[in-house]
Amino acid sequence: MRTNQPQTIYLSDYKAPAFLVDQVDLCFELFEDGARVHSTLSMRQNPESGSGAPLELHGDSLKLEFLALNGTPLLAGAYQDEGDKLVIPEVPAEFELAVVTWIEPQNNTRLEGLYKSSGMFCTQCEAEGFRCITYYPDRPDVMARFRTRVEADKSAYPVLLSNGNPVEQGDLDNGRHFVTWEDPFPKPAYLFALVAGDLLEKRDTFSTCSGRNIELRMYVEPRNSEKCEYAMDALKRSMRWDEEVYGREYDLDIFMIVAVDDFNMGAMENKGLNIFNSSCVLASQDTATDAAFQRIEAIVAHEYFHNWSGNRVTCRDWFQLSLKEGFTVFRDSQFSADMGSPTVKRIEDVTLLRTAQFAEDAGPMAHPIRPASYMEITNFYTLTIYEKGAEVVRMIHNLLGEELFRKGSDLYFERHDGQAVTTDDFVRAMEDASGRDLSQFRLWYEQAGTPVVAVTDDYDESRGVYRLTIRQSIPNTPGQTDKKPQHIPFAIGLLNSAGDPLPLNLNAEERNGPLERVLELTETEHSVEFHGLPERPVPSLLRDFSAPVRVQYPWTREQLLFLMSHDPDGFNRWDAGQRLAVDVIQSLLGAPDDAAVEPRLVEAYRHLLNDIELDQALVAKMLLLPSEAYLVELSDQADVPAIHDAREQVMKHLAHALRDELVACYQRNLDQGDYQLSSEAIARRSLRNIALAWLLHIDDEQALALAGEQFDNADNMTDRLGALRALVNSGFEHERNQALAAFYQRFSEDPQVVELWFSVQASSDRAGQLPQIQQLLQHPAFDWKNPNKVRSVVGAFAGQNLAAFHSPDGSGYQFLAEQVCRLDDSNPQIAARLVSPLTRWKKFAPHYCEQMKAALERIRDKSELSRDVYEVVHKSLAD
Ligand code: B3K
Ligand code: ZN
Repeated sequence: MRTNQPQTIYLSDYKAPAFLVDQVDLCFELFEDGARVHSTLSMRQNPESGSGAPLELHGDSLKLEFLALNGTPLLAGAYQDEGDKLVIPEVPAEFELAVVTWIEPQNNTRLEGLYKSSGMFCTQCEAEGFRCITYYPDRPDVMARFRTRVEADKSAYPVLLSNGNPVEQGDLDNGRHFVTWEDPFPKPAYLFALVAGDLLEKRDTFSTCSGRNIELRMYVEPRNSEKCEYAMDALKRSMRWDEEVYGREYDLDIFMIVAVDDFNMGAMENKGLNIFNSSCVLASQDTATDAAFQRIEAIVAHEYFHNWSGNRVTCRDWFQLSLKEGFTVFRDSQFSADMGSPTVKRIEDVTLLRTAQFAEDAGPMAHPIRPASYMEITNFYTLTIYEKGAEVVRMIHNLLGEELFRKGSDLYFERHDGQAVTTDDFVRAMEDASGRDLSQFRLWYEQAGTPVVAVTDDYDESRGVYRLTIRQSIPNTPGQTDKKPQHIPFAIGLLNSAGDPLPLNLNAEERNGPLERVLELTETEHSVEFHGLPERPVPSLLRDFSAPVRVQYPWTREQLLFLMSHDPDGFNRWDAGQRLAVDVIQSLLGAPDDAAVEPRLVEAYRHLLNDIELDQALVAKMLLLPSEAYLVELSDQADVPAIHDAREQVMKHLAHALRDELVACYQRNLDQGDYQLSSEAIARRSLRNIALAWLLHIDDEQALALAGEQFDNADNMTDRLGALRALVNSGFEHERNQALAAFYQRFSEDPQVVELWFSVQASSDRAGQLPQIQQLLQHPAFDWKNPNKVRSVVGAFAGQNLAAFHSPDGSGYQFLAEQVCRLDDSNPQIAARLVSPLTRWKKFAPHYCEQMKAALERIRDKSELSRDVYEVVHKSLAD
């Protein structure tokens, strides 16, 4: 859909649908030059809305071939085809509408609706893709039963899938065949799916808590036969976990997963037929890194969990997206925490939140987790809806406690099963089950922006009283000023100088108060006193990141070092290390001086490298310096090359000073036995690859030899890629090029690994300068039509190779603008995502900021801009 001034859609305009659909009968005739879709809708007027309204059906890029009402064909004058809408002014209270449309999946580059990917047909209907298949009331509050017949050539498309259970199949003339599927659960059209292809089937079974046997099937291209096992196991773990932790049992007899190479996002939770981006489901020891395995486990779980949080209970309208996404991300993060290390999982989640979601919250596209308006809903599948949405559910979980939260979720699922509801219904179920009043808490759904929580303290030695004063404020965001204070759970502890936790006594009489308290901040200013303290304590604030806020407190380096080694809260230990590293890097900005690198930081890292008592997975996280993106996020008027240089300086200083410890750490963490995916084994690989990366960063000859050996002999992708990445980021140009060539040669037939190969280069300031990026775009394996390839080169360059992207001559920005304009014509959704690094132009130093703005203007001035890109660019340029 192209338009110069897209309409804004408002939550306040919501009206219940005028018509409901009880049953949808679909028949797809699939051909090489297109597809004919026959649809029969059993519809009736919605008793809850007034009668007399015309029937309006959504449509997008459809060719209407036939239309009949109750068996009578409608002639041209009896309906209006308005491009994005089909209007039939007069219809009876109950009727059957037959529609035949012709579509061209083979030319569908937007990858919305029905399209072709490596020879197979597949669909993506969320949010508004179903309207690219047939005319339909394409909104989530219209839920219907679907029966779907798929017809295609039998030899090219032996596998024909849709939602639910197969009920009929057979051969047709001309070498064609059909399968009919029936989904007994009413669902919105966005959960519809169809797949047709020559796919290999992997089967397994799962026995549910009530003893039902579920058939589990994965469909992949035959060459991926050996890459299914991990996802299948992850699926079974997820199914068991959802039964045990949420009491949720699977409801159909079959659960299917299909892998496709061309996919706009990670995966999609279509009822009974989840479709995955190949990179988020296929894995083997040789081709997937530990991080990829973990991501696959989390995404498989996420999509599976949607069966209840999203499918059985769905969203009333797209403003409620976080109802299913925030809750489901929270559920998958609980699951991942249970499968591995909870502290490490928390660190990973918070890193993403603070680096990218906080940036979104402070930028021109900032929106509450329940937005009040949008132009293009696809732009609102954001970190705010997903990750901040999950944090909000996590806060409810922590305020209610495990047991009452479960009571609340049980009530929610029971009360709203089969309904399309709002975030408010979710909160109400939590209130009703727990008896807690969450009225102020609801502001989290309405107000955008990351709250700032500023903490000051004083200690009265004579009374032994320590007082914390906590002020919250919420910055202005587009369209929102003067915000009200929010309900913030703020977990804290206090430590004495020996590093022991102190009882938190709220008055002089209390003796053995708890060692940790969750303060509930509800006012702009909150103050609290702790009694019976013989010395000034060190505060441990916002433990386990109990709320998605920015904490300000005048920590001294001394205190941070102390917390880094003593805080009983693992997350805060890590956080103290991050804050210290940020402080050290920031102090070098603009005046790089090797002698000025804080020696206590070096000693803290030395201590970490030698600490074999501490959880090694936590040590591995603590050794990672804050990313450039996070450092940018923390600064005003960011000068990226300066940030890059300061960070490099610290990393090199540490690597030189700790060279022997790093070599020892590498040797100590070499694996003896077989490849394992335990947290312990993952931590070992992580540690040795960090050591290697640091050592190669200072061009250490011994490390070069170690990397070469690891690269050649690795029995898994984590180590092979770790060695490759370290070589690519080293000054050993010859070895870098050799390794890159060898890697490509070895894996050139594997698209997922080729994507890794692209992104290792595109995200490296050594191998990913603009001329090299241009070369990658010319590489035969690069494909503009494949979103993964675009992300692995253009996305990795603009999003991860900050120093090259923010080159002072503005060439990086111009390059990005060019690619966005090119993609806008074929895949607007991906184009709009790529604009993101430019949207925060106001955050950068004037020289950069002006050129970023110019690049945005260049995109704005492209003719026939898609609605997706229009919204992001115009909002970014608005004052
Ligand atoms: N619900 C899908 C996302 C659909 C995105 C549409 N533009 C995947 C997920 O969150 O599980
Ligand atoms: Zn989701």
